[in-house]
Amino acid sequence: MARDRDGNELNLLIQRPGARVGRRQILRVGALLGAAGALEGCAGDTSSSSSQPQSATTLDDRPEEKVLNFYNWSDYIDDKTIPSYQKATGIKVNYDNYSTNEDLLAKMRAGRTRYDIIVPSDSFVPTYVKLGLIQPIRFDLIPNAKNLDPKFVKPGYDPEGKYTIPWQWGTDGIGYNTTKVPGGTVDSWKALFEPDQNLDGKISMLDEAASVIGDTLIYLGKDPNSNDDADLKQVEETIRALKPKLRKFTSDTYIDELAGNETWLAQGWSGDVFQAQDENDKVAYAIPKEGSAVFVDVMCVPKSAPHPKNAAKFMNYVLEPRVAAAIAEYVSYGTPVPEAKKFLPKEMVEDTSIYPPESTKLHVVTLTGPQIQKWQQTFDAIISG
Ligand code: N2P
Repeated sequence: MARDRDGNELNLLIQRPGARVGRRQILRVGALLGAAGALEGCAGDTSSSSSQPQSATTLDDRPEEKVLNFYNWSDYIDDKTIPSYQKATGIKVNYDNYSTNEDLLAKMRAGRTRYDIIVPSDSFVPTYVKLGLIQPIRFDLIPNAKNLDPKFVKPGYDPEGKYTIPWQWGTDGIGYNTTKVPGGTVDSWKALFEPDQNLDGKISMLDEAASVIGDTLIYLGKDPNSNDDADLKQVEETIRALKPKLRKFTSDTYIDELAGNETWLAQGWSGDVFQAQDENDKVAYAIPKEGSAVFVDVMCVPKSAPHPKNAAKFMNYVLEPRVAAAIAEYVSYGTPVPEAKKFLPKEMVEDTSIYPPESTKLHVVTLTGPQIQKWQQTFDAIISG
């Protein structure tokens, strides 16, 4: 069994975590292990002992096997978090990755999985609740919920505060190479949608319907939540016109591509672009002046989770300010734990691209089920045609 330098077991990580530069490689290994079958759907499985939602009066306190199946976005955790949690609790974590909300939702809708924690974005939570795909969280096992910033407590997407604990939050924006864009800087969605010729073939967009359509609506001066046919048609035309200049749509490889100069401009999520910047100091991030989308990615417990109590214990662990700070520092996203900021580098806490001031125009995209479907159809038509 591989161990890190503190003696923690690295059952998921084939190589020793070290320099930040290696982290995505390591997390991909986790994804491959998951894909190999450990966490795949199991429609016929009846072994789950506590898969039903629980009310405060019927809490199931039977012991759980010491396993936690965690399904998270790629490039979204400090490489020490899982080994330290395993060491602290004796719970073995199986870690698996996805890179879009749509993929996650499709997988959860396809049938029961063995995941104990998933991390959809806030805009998708009402759909998970409506479809009965998630269960109330065992808040009785999460005393550290008191550490949450009050703005994440009983939020609009979870008004009774039953189903979600925030993981990280961030913004949509533009990652770019300062040596390749005209004037060395970007401040508008025009840089993406009306790109300089020099950038032909060096641009990527997210492979995520919600971000692509929401941000295109903002560029077009429309309501970022629009579900209007004419607006969506215009979105489709806009992206179709841009497609010949794009290298690809990707939500997970663009960090490496920006860092490695394979792309010079990318629609992206804040922390991801800062991770590229860690490896290439020519990379910068902009929240366009027209405004952008802000998202909170939240931990939820699937209805079919075999280990909901272990899930709660993990949530409690990552709400410890020091643990929350380590994660936020590593992934460069916003932490939902104010006390964690004490343990973050000052320049990070003061970075207005990570913690934008109130004056920044940020939109919350709220998607209903039928809207997710319509946006997805629009996006699929763009990608395939
Ligand atoms: C992590 C991306 C998560 C942000 N790489 C998108 N919700």
